[in-house]
Amino acid sequence: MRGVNGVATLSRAIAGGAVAGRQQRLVQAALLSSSSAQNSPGFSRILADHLGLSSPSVARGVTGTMFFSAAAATSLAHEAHAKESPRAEIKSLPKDVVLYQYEACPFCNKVKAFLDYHNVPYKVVEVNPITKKEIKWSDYKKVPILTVDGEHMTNSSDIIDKLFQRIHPSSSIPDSDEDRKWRRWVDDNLVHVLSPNIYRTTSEALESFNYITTHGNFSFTERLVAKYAGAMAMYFVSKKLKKRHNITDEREALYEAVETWIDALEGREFLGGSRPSLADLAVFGVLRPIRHLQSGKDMVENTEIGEWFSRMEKAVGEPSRIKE
Ligand SMILES: N[C@@H](CCC(=O)N[C@@H](CS)C(=O)NCC(=O)O)C(=O)O
Repeated sequence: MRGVNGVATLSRAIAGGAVAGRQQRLVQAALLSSSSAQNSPGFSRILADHLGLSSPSVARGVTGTMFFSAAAATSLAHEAHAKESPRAEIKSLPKDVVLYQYEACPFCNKVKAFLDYHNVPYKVVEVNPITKKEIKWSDYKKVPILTVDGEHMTNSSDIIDKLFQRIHPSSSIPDSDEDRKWRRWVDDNLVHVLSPNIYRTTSEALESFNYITTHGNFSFTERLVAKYAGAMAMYFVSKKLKKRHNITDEREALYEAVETWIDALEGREFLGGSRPSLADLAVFGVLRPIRHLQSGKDMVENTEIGEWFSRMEKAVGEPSRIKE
C-alpha cells in the first residue's frame, strides 16, 4: 500500500532486495536518524518520495525530491554574472517574504528562481518532511508555502502568479497560451527525467548525495551514513523510476527534453523574447540545481542549452535569499 509510512515501507523495500546485510542496516539507520533530525531536508522523505510511497501522487512524489538548492548550486558556478535589474520596474516590493520549503523540491526551486530574478529578498524555512512542525499553522501540508507580508500563498504556479501581480500591480500576468503551455510542461514532463539522471550511476548518485547531505541539516555521522546509504539506495530506486516513466536511456531522455525546450525558443533569446518569461524562469528553476552535477555538465555538452542557460544565469543573478 502506498502512502502511510514511507520510512517503514522503504525499509521493507530495501530489506526486500535492493540492499543487503550491513548496508541494509545502514540505510535503515540513515532513514531513522534523518526522520528525527529537526530541519533536515528529509532524507527519508527523499527516498520515500522517490518510491512514490508517501505522496498521494506518484508523479509529484517522484519529482519532489531530487533537486538541490538553487542558492548553493549558484555558489558552484564558475562564472560571475552581471544582473539585470527588473526591480527598477517593481512598484511595490514585498517586505517580509518567507519560503517554507524542502531544499530538494523542484516546485520550491521554481519559486526561488522567480524571487531571485525579481530581487525580492526572502527568508527560507526548511520544513521537516516527517513532522512538518514548521508548517503546523497551515492546513495546506505541501511545500512550497510562501508568506508575503502575512498573506499565505500555496502551489508554486499560483504563488508565482500572485507574486507577479503583487509586484506589478498595474500589469496583468504575462500568461500567453505559449507561456502557460511550457510552464505546465515543466511540471508534467521535465521534472520526471531528472531523477533517473542524477542517480544514474553509483558515482553520480554519490555526487548527488554528497550535495544533499552537505547542504542539509545533518550531524557528521548522519551525513556520512546518509551519503553512502542514500546514494546506494537511490541508485536502485532510480532504475525503478526509469521504468515507471518509460525511460530507456536517461541521458537521451534528458537531452530530448532539453532540445524540446530549445526548439520552443524558436531562435529567440528567451521564450519571453528579449527577457525571461515565467516559463523561462520555471525551466531554469528546475535545471539550475543540476547544472554542475555530471548530468548537468553532460546536458550542456550534448545539447544546445548552454547559451540560453548562460543568459538565464546572467538575468537571474545571485540568489536574493536572506542568509540568517
Ligand atoms: N502542485 C504543487 C506541488 C507541490 C508538491 O507536491 N510538493 C511536494 C514536495 S516537492 C510536497 O510537499 N509533497 C507532500 C509531502 O512532502 O508530504 C506545487 O506546484 O507547489
